[in-house]
Parts: sequence; C-alpha cells; structure tokens
Amino acid sequence: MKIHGLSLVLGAKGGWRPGFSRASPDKSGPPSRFAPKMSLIILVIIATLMPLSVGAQSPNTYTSIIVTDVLSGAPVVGGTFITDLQVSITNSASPQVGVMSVEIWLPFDSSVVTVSDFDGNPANGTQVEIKNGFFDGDLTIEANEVIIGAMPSSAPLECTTAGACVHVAVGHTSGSGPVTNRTETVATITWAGLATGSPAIGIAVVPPGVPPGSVLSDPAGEPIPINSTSVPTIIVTDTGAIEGVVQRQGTQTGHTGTDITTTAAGDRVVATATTTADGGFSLIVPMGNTYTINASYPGYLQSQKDSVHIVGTTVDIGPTTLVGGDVNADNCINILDVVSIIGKFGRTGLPASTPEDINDDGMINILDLTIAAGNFTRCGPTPWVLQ
Ligand SMILES: [Ca+2]
Ligand SMILES: [Ca+2]
Ligand SMILES: [Ca+2]
Repeated sequence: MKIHGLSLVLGAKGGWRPGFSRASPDKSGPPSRFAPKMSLIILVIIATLMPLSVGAQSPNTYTSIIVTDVLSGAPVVGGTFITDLQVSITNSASPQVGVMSVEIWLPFDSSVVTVSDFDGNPANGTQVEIKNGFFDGDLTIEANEVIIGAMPSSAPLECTTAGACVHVAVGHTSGSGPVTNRTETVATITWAGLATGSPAIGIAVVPPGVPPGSVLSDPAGEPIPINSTSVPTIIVTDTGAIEGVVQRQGTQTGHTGTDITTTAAGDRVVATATTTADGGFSLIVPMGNTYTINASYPGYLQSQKDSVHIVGTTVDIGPTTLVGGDVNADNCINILDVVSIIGKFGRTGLPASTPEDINDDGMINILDLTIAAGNFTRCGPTPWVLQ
C-alpha cells in the first residue's frame, strides 16, 4: 500500500549526481575495465538530453515537490486520510537559489477520493490547510482551492484531463526570506475515500517556460526548475471491523473509557476507539492489512494483541483484562506504585482521575492496594487474554 515512487525527473543536472555516487561504492571485486567507457557513453547521452537553460537554477541546486505517504487516518471507503504537500530545495554551493513562493497543481481521481473542506464552509468552496513549515514568515496565499469539474484556462493539462485538481499558490513575507535549504510542508490535505481503487494523485509539472503547471519562484519572479516529484502509491480499500472487549480488574465504575488504538506497520495509527460500559469496542480499518491493537487506561497496565490480519468484514479478537496498580503510568507495577498508594491511604472523595485510586471509586483503600499488590512486578503490555 505504501510504496514511494519517484515519478518524474526534470532538469536533470542536479538529479543525476546522487545516482552516480550511489552506483559505484557497493560493488565488490575488481572494477570492470568497461565501466569507465560505459559511464562516458551514459554521460554523453545525458548531456544530449539535458535542457540548455535551467532558468534561475544553478547546477548546485536540487528541488522537488513531494506528496507524503499517509500520515494518519486510513485510505478506506467512507474514511479520511491525511497527506502533507511538501517542497524541498537543496543548495550545495554558491550562488544559492532561494524559493520565495510556490504554485502547485495536484490532479486526482475524484471518483475515488475527494478533499475534506479545511475551513468547513461550503459557501467558499473547498480549501486545504496551508501551513507554515517550508515558509516561516507571514504566509501570502494567492490560491487555495479544490476544483472538481470544469477547469479554468490557467489549469495545466493534467488537471483538465483528470477533471479534479488541488491548486495552491503560497509564498511568504519577512521570515527568513528566500528558502535555500529546506524540506518542509506547504499544505496538509485531508482526503476522503469515496470508492475503491487508486486516487491517482499526481503533481502537474511542465518544463520551464511551458506554463501552466506547478512553479517554484525565486525572489525576482524567475521560475526555479523542479528536478523531481514524488507521490506515494495509495489504494483506497473497503473497510473491515475489529471487535473486542476490554475489562478492567476491580473497577467499581464499569468498563467505559478504555482507549483502544490500532496501528499498522510503522506504528501509524489507523483507528482509535473507546470502550462502552460492557468494555466492548469496534474499529473500522482497511481490509487486507495486519494490525496491532492496544488497550490502555490510567492506573492499569496496557494490553496488546499483535498480528491481527483483517481479511473478512469483521474480526472478533475476544476479551482481555487490564490488570491494575500502575500509579505512575510507566507500564510496570512495582514498589513505587505501592508506596504511592500507601502514601494516600484512607483518602476519600477523590476525582476519578486520581492515579492512586485504581478502581475509580473515589477512595484510596485496601481494594486499590490489593489490586496493585496482586500484580506486583508485572509489566505491560500484557497478552490479550482474560485474567
Ligand atoms: Ca470552504
Ligand atoms: Ca508503575
Ligand atoms: Ca479506590
């Protein structure tokens, strides 16, 4: 689901250098005597293909526009997921080229995804969240729109073909001025899954001098060539559900409010829920993935279930018990916790958030101490089983 692909390389001067330095050091054994000749041939081919003019860019400048992989949420039908739109520039020598403003067009397939309106106001169309990050001064937002349907004549061909595009144009004043070395976020986009398939998110880039398309501008209004673009491979899938039950040992208030977190590979949080009075929960997640389910509640050790593979519509992972006594929330129960309980022993009328009141009955007494003592030396996360 998450394969990064470098989809396009333009203005290849800066771009080829890392490629060459990567290619040679890994080789073992004596170097081939044909290699230098082959390199020369490749260089000649590259030189022939290279554009003659690169606008405001020096050979020591490398730029790219990046759509990050899914940062949170899940690409599922009926769900939302978040990606950042980033700009990157690196200058390896003087004179340095700096970015003062950017205009970016992102075509997408509006039958698979749409964009959630950041300002929540449908009257002014759909916007994304423009952020400080790449730009650190006062933001000047010239365009922030999601166009679905008829494109303006200023839109690039890719947007017209796709019939849907995110369009942002932003720069900054004051701050640190022209940005010469930074890879950071310009905007955050919340996508909503409409149907299964690829959302076909792209970055519309055209060669210098052939507008319209995405543009990086220097302080003088000269375009800075875009060397590469990167978009993740995202597939919107149908959803599955994970169900289970979490009970808390000794609780005097029922089993409401235990936090359930579902993570996918890379510790990315896919879904969260809290339990109901009987400890039950249900999580909506993308089908075809493997997840880790974690249950946590103040005063208790966490419980965790790994390798939950969701292939059917609903998977029931059954019940678990959270064992109590972890006053200081370090996921172990030891003398520190017991001493804390003893230190407040006998107090009453306490709010439920009091850490020493393990069973949430508003008192610190023998019941809390017994729970902690019974689990002495245990650490979480505990296995997903009834205790
Ligand atoms: Ca709006
Ligand atoms: Ca502890
Ligand atoms: Ca208590």
